Amino acid sequence: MSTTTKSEKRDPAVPLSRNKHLQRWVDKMAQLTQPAAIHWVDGSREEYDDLCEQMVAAGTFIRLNQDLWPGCFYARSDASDVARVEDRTFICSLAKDNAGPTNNWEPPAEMRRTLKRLFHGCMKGRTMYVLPFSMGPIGSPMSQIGVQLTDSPYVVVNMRIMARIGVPVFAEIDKDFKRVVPCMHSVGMPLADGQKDVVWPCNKEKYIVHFPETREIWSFGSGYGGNALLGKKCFALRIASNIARDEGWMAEHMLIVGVENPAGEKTYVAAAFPSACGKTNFAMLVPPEGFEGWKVWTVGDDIAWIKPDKDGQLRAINPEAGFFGVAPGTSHQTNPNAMASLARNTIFTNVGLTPEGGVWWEGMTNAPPAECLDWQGKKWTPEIAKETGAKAAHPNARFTAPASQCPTIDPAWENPDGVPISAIIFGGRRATTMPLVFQAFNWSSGVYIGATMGSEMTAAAVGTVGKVRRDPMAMLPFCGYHMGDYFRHWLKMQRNLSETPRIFHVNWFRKDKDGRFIWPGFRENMRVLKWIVDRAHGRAKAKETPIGWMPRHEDIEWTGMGFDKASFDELQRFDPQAWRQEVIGHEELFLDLHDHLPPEIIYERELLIARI
Ligand code: TSX
Ligand code: MN
Repeated sequence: MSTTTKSEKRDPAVPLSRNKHLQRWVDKMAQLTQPAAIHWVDGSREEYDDLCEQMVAAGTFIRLNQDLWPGCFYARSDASDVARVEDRTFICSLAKDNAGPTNNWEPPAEMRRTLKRLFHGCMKGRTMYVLPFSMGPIGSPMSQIGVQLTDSPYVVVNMRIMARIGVPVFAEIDKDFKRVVPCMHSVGMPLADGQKDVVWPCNKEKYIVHFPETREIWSFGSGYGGNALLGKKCFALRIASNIARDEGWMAEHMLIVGVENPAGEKTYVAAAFPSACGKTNFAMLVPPEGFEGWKVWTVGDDIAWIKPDKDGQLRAINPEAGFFGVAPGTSHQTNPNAMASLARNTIFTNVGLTPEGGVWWEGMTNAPPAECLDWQGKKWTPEIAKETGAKAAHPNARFTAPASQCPTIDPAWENPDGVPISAIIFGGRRATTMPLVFQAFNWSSGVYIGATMGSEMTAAAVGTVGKVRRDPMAMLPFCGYHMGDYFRHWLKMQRNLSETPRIFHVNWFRKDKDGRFIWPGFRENMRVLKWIVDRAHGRAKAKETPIGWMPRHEDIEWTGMGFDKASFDELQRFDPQAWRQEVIGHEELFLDLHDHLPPEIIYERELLIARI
């Protein structure tokens, strides 16, 4: 008879990696942070279930009605810990000049002293999880590995959805010399002996710190999203943008889709949009009636790592394994594929909780529930909302859902060699000036379009509603080095390519003189995407304008939709007066970057001015 039984549990304190460097680092960090226990994360389903169970017992998680929401959990964050904290985010390069004027910088030695003080004893009374993760499919030549030490079980379970974690990643670390990015994370709330925990521990002092030269991340005080799931914005964008620059590839804030036409031909497109432009919706686009045989496949909705292959073709992977999407506004109408993705095995944070143990958020259904608990646990009814403006869900409420559950997930989404990229789309939310779509003349004019892209602010929280905020390549909060050097890197990429992807700009949000959206958007964006794909293959017509190549009414497929030529011409109208204002707006950002601005950018600006 066997002496071990299935129910016998592994001792989580026993290291799961033989790597001495890793073990020594874990010991050193445990000495610094003084956790009550160490747990090496194996990434198994049982471990996930245990951690969820533990959080249910602690009140951090509420198990949703399993008949309605199988495998789903609900969490409410602290009211002060609801979003990324850009003013508390630092790029601590040796030279301030390498961080550039668009990043917060502090001298690395000084920051290390601060972090030592903050992290000293910060995990007392908690478990420190040793969480290995791979950004990108395990073993892919395009993937990167990190190990996050965290005192948050919420982070561990979210990371299990968002990245590849656990034993296979330790195996990868042990296999050969593979560089690991060390990621320190603490919610910053040590527990004294016998002190009762709160449901969402955090610290009002927050630090999200990157050391680009040593490729390290230190995050303190927050348990939320991009501040705490360190594989995402901190690693896959800020640190990876540094690695990518040094190694000749690109870490971009882009969705990736594969567009299949009726002939079965597949064209992959990457797109960068600032926040509040419906990036996840576009990543999961459903073609409209009349587009039989056309299909949009989802590779990723947020981040693309793009690298030239040996033939000089750009290929991209989605380094993530899940969607960390904004819930409000997501519905069966706006994004049925997101709704299917989040129907099970999903973690909801800061949405509303219905009496039957379901979730609800603004925009999810036409009719709100008669009552529910809001994201702070207070009673919410449509009547209260009408009176006080109270929201059931926080505007930045999130779902954490496995990408594999998306009905349109691309069969090649985990291809270790990525997918070939034929076109890059930039876009913004613009009420005026920007047409529905135009194509850049060439790579460097396309880089200029990306570098100058802007979006009108929708939330009053930051700045003035309606003001154009410049957000180059949608990377302003995510580029881990000087933005001027980043433009230079984009321009230089062309040299390693046999053929560059074609670059486009789109704007779904142009308004008429009465303030109404001219373009219906959503599924109808497929018509624009078709033109883009056909242009990338050199088989769609266009007319030349001062800002680029534009489709005429007859160049767009209108089957199943009435959109007259006059409306289209208004939507596409090039307004010289508005564009003269626009180029002045470009200068605003360039002034800050002037000493690192590549000459090509200045040249492209002069060309544009001459054309308009
Ligand atoms: O996601 C959006 N997309 C992309 C879809 C693939 N949204 C939502 C943005 C907030 C996150 C859009 N909103 C889009 C869009 O294309 N367009 C608009 C603007 C718009 C809103 C409502 C209407 C039309 C346009 N309604 C009617 O026409 C009835
Ligand atoms: Mn994003």
